[in-house]
Formats: sequence, structure tokens, C-alpha cells
Amino acid sequence: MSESGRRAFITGISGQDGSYLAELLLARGYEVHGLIRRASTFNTRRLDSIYRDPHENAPLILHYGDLSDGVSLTNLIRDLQPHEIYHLGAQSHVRVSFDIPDYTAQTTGLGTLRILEAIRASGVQTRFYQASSSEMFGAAPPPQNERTPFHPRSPYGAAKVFAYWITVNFREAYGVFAVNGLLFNHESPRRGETFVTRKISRAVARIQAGLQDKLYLGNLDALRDWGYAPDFVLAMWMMLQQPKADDFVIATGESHTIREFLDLAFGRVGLDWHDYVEVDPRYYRPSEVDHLRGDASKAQRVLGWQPSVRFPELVALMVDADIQLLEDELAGRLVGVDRES
Ligand code: NAP
Ligand code: G4F
Repeated sequence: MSESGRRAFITGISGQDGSYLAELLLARGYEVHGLIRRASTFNTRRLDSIYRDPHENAPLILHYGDLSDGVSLTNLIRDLQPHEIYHLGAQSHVRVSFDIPDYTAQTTGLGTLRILEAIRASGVQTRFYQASSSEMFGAAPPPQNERTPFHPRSPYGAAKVFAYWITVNFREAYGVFAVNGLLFNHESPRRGETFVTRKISRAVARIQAGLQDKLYLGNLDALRDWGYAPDFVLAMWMMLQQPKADDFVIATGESHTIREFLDLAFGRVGLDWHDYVEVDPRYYRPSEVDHLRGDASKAQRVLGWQPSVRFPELVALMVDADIQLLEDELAGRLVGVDRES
């Protein structure tokens, strides 16, 4: 048994949020179990700093599974009897969801139902967190809060709306302690490389190092409310510590365009993005979400949550991290060459 006596199960543990959340829970003395997909190459890079050999009685244990496989999810949840389940696994890329809508509905939408059914069928007493998204608000004008009607603009957004309502339904129908965190965009140096913020921060590092000439992007006018991922995973944990299950918007309350992100990111290394960025319509979406800006006053009032990192600091820390990462990679390559020669 763990130091705190508490056991958590995280789907999507290998993703940006899953890795930060695992660190947070381990630091609080939890025994942490995570679901990973079998892949032909390692997909646990974000967990490298916390992973220990299971033979060492480590508090982090990884299990193979998939959100499309309800039977194995039920078996796993019944065997683990977790006190808390954080369901973060999803096909999470909005643009890609237009290419693979059926798969996105299967994993991002029905994956949530499969976990909830696993809880119900196994009779496990647990608290459940659903990774809901500001993408569900879609075309609804800002500021968006817990009472704003949903108007999704992508297969991903529509799948998340299903997942949101099935979570509410299991709370109402079966009394499951099930909550929705309606999180606005949150970023970090661990952000997937094809999301716009990380695509930009990586490109700045590579352009400054002379390894890349151009950066091709889509719509530069969309507005997003960008926060810092470690702040946002803290909010997930806070939601599951409440006396009553409820849904919360988590956001910074500020929105900025992609252009503003480019200004700060290229400006960080003294470059003008207009010299490097070209618009490629292939990155446009068939329907776009123009403006997301969240009102997280309920989370501030009830959870006592507020963001610690604001937009300029977020851009700077992402650019700095990618510059450092590239320097390390280049140094590693040189060391490798030295060793061979
Ligand atoms: P992410 O980095 O893309 O991570 C997604 C995770 O889901 C990865 O661990 C991935 O595994 C796993 N996964 C994907 N398909 C799966 C499947 N079929 N079976 C099992 N696992 C699967 O996403 P994130 O940014 O950490 O976001 C976490 C969650 O919050 C997602 O549900 C996302 O939709 C939601 N969300 C994110 C944001 C945001 O701004 N980051 C905002 C609102 C909501 P692999 O590593 O093997 O690919
Ligand atoms: O970084 P993005 O791909 O994030 P998006 O679509 O807002 O989705 C993210 O946030 C959601 C929360 O609202 C999450 F639920 C979801 O899982 C994901 O984490 O795109 C942000 C904006 C869009 O308007 C997009 O059209 O950037 C614009 N953009 C412009 N050029 C681009 C690009 N996006 C990407 N990915 N790549 C481009 O080249």
C-alpha cells in the first residue's frame, strides 16, 4: 500500500497531462497505475523521469490496454480497485479528428462510456474525472463558463460532448462520483509537437540554430485561452477532493491570437516571425473555433484554484525549453560522433 493509502488509475498517462498528473500524485504519496498502448516503439518518453523498474516495488505501475477494449478496462479496474480514476486518454487532436472521425468517436467519446461502465459493472467505489474540453463550446461566444451551451465544431468536440453528458448521466443515474473538468487549452514543454504552440516553439529553436528556414501554419487569427499544464492538472486533483461531485471550467480568463504567440515566441530570440512563417491552407479546419476565453470564477470560488503562469511567461518557458532540448540533442549527437571516431 502507498504512503497515503490511496491508489489512482490514469488513462492517457503517457500524454502531456497524464505525465504531470502522475508526478503530482506520486509526490502526494499515491500509488499510481497508468494505462498505456502497446506500440512498436517506446511511447513512455514523458514518464522517463518517474519510471522505476517494477521489480523495485515502485509506486508507478503501467498496464497495457486500449480505450477501444472495454473488457480489458473492466478487468483492470476491478483488479486495481482504484480510489480515483483520471480519464485523460483520447484522440486529442482537433484537426486530425476530421480525418479519423469514427476512430475519434470510438476512443474520445465511447472510451469514456467504457470506463464508466467498467466502474458500474465492477461495483468499484471510486471517484471519476472526465477530461472535458473547451472545444465543446465551439461557436458559443466568449466568455464561456459552466452554463454556456455547447456548439462543437469538430468530430473531436462532438465526441467530447457525448463524453461530458454520459459522465453527468452516470452521476445522476447511478450515483457515481463523476466530475467534468472543462479545461481550456493548456500547454508546456511536454505538449505534443503538432499542436500550434509547440509547433511554434520548436520551430523557433530550429530556425535560430539554422536547421529550418520556414514554418508553415494554418489560421493565425483564432483566439485561445492558453494556460500552463501543471497548473491545470492540479485543478483535476482538486476536483476529486471535493465533498460533492460537480463540473468546473478551468481557464486563465485571457485570450490571444496565434499571431500574438508568434510575436512573443520569435521575439524571445530577436527574430521577426513575418520573415519565416507562411500560411498553408492544409492546416485549416473544415470548421474552426474562432474564440475561446474561459470564465473560471466557479473554480476559483469553490476549489480555490487559480493559474500561476500567464501568457508571456508560458511562451517564454516553452521557447527556452525547446532551445535547451535542441542544444542537448545536438550535443548528444556530437558526443555520439566522438565516441564512434
Ligand atoms: P495528449 O498529450 O494527446 O495525450 C493523450 C493520451 O491518450 C496519450 O497518453 C495517448 O497515448 C492516449 N490515448 C490515445 N488514444 C488511446 C487509446 N485508443 N487507448 C488508450 N490510450 C489512448 O493529450 P493531453 O494534452 O495530455 O490531454 C489530456 C486529455 O485532456 C485528453 O483527453 C484531451 O482531449 C483533454 N484536453 C486537453 C486539453 C489541452 O489543452 N491539452 C484541453 C482540454 C481537454 P499515446 O501516448 O500512446 O498516444
Ligand atoms: O493547438 P491546436 O491544434 O489546439 P486546439 O485545436 O485548440 O485543441 C487543443 O485544445 C483543446 C481545448 O480547447 C483540446 F481539447 C484539444 O485536445 C487540444 O489540446 O490549435 C489551436 C489553434 C486552432 O485555431 C488552429 O486552427 O491554432 C490554429 N492553428 C494554426 N496553424 C494551428 C496551426 N493548429 C495546429 N495544430 N497546427 C497548425 O499548423
